Amino acid sequence: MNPELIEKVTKLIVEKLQSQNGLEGNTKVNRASHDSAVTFWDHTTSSKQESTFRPAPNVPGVKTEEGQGLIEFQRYAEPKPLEKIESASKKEEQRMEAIYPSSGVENPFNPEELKELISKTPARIGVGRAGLRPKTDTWLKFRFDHAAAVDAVYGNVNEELLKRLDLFKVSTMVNDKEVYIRRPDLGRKLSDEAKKTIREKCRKAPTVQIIVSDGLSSSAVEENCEDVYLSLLQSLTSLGLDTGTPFYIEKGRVAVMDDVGELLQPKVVVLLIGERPGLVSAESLSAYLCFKPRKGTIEADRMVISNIHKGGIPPVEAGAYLGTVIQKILKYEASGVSLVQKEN
Ligand code: B12
Repeated sequence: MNPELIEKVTKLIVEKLQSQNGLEGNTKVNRASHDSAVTFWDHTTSSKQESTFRPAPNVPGVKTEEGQGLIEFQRYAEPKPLEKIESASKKEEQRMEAIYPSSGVENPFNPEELKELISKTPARIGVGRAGLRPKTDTWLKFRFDHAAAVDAVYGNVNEELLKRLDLFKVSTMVNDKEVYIRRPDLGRKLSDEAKKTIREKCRKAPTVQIIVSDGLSSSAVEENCEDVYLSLLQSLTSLGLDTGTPFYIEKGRVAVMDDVGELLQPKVVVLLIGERPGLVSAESLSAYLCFKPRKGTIEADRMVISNIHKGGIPPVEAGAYLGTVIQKILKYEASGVSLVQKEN
């Protein structure tokens, strides 16, 4: 997605989320937008397909009123001719078919119910079998997904992407992927060289420090990081929150943010990191957040927005949503369980 489009979509989402949460801060919200037809991924319940907002691939009909910086919500996309709508719905059908394939069971006892069950989960259910074995299709798909998972864990993030996002690279105490997998403790600590580089290059004590790490899926970073990152930056800018110097940590684990907290003393750390790949998606990214992470921070004080990928939370929406979560963390000066306790 192009940066201008991300900017428009992000602004729109942040304003809508803020007005829903009553967290308006110093951002202008267009009051007329409350009846907008735009719906969002519902983070409070399990997300339903129909309530998930997915940015359209073509440029949306979002208008910024010159000089006021306000956004019209009424029309999200230009009206399309009928044949375009039909081909779009066919594409959507094909996409859903790829995520929720139809049953492989021959002569099912209750085809409707089976279809309903399959539609509820991307897990491999109702795939049928050939004698005692899985069908060739099922087996090949399994091998393909397994290979994608292995590639995601062992792969390295494309240097071009890091350059494009202007992220310099540092390492943890691990250099080798095999060691990384067997020694999570070493992935939670920055190398001495990394500490030195971070001290030299980064602005100290920002409100928000963004870091990116491959974690357990380099594919997750390659597929989603750019959109999440740009929309997160945009969302923080519209909320008037300053960010430090972002960087990339190779072979990192979630708790590496504690070392970053010690070094740079930000109020909030956001870590965009690849999730352990499953056989449904090898490209799922998570954003872990913590208020003032330090050596000895307990796990309960971290929080996570997980499943950021094309079949889960759309990356641009996740970035915008993260901004509003950070705003809440700053308001209550707490994250994770402590935030929930303070909020209640
Ligand atoms: C592996 C895993 C675990 C492992 C972590 C073991 C380990 N040391 O690696 C175990 C089984 C311990 C675990 C426990 C929990 N998990 Co878990 N976990 C995952 C899983 C499958 C992968 C996470 C991953 O790849 N992380 C990235 C790698 C690089 O991180 P890491 O540094 O190696 O490991 C850290 C993180 O995994 C983190 N972590 C793991 N789960 C959770 C959950 C929360 C809320 C937080 C803040 C952190 C966290 O703790 C590890 C140690 O620092 C995800 C699924 C997913 N789609 O992401 C669910 C997931 C993140 N877990 C989840 C939950 C709910 C939990 C628990 C709260 C369950 C419970 N009721 O006790 C606990 C909380 C643990 C904690 N750290 O606070 C949910 C979070 C939902 C949400 N959006 O809030 C997820 C998304 C699963 C799901 N779909 O429901 N988890």
